[in-house]
Amino acid sequence: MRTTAAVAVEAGKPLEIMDVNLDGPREGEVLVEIKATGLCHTDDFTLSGADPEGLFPAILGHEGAGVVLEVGPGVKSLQPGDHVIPLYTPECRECDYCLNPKTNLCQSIRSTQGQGLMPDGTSRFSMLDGTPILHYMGCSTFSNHTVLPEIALAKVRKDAPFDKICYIGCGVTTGIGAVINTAKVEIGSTAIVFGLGGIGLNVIQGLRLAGADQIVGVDLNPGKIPMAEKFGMTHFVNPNDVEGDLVAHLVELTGGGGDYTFDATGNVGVMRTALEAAHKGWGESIVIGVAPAGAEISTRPFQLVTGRSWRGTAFGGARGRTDVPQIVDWYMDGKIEIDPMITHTLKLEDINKGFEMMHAGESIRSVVVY
Ligand code: NAD
Ligand code: AHE
Ligand code: ZN
Repeated sequence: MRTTAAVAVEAGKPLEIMDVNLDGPREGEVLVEIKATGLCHTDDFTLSGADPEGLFPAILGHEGAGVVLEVGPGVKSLQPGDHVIPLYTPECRECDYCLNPKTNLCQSIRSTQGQGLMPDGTSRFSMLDGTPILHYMGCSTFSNHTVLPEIALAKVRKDAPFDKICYIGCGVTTGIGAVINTAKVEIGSTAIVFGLGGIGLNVIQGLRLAGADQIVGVDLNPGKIPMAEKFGMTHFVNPNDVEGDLVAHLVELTGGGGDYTFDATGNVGVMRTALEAAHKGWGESIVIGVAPAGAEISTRPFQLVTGRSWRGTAFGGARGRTDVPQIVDWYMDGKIEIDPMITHTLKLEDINKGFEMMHAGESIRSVVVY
């Protein structure tokens, strides 16, 4: 079939809207009509050329929601008409990783996914002249139609609005999951969140849900304050306004450091600050941000010797086929909020404006509605 997509033709260039060819679903695969997709900072990171796994031409996008149109041979858990959220972290329920309760990182299709290919080693997308186009994170939600493995789709309830629940495909689950699944924050905790964007605000929302007492937000952009307060931030720190050492300031503000600190910026300097602002003896610092090729984190080992832990999380530690339908229920039941964070709704042809607003710090989440 033919469909319309925003294609990343080259690193550092705007996406190009074009008609593309899409082959039908093969064994174990599913054709999905994407109804809406969010723009995550990770899409921008890959488009910029900073992603060691970034390949071009590709169809980016990994925060979508849509409807199953067709299933390939052997697909058992889905049928046409089902509403689904694509999963860049699939859940096969069979690999060593899925069988180990300590991780959500299903590895059954990770190697081909990282090469921009379907599990059989081929791409379903091509340009009208036949040039192959690569998939991205196994999702490619910047295409009106896409093909995914069955194990990379969460089936969700049909009354949930696509233009909101698409955000559960990455940002909402990553932020809330980092708190609930990865950090396992206790009631009454003190936390510091670095970066109050589409992920950090969901960390804050997760901290409120978990019953944290003090939730400190840190961002260079004071424009993020009202939204962060709405979601539960109790104190704000702009590093540019702090005289002297930022770590010392945060340690004093929190009475010894955060029980939990979270990096949602992708800046390795911020990651170090987050680790060092965790409480001596027990503080845990969770890395969520994705850093550019070649970037490395460092600190004095003494920071770890004295009881701080440095950890990371992908997709908030969530097992998508199991956990994502539940998060959709939380949204529909009013336990979590999504709507205020979706500050802009765009048509596909305006997708590059969405990235411009992200760069300017004007948006929290932009969502493309097909
Ligand atoms: P975003 O652009 O919406 O937000 C980033 C925020 O960080 C902005 O508010 C910005 O002002 C702030 N910031 C930037 N530099 C800062 C600094 N030095 N100090 C304090 N604040 C600073 O981005 P997002 O969509 O929220 O994504 C955040 C990060 O999380 C990105 O690196 C993204 O790639 C990553 N991410 C990781 C996962 C995962 O599974 N681990 C999932 C989604 C996104
Ligand atoms: N490809 C990059 C790493 C990118 C990365 O860390 N991705 C996160 C999800 S970000 C979503 O917005 C992730 O899930 N990582 C686990 C995985 O297996 O990719 C690089 O540095 O090579
Ligand atoms: Zn993302």
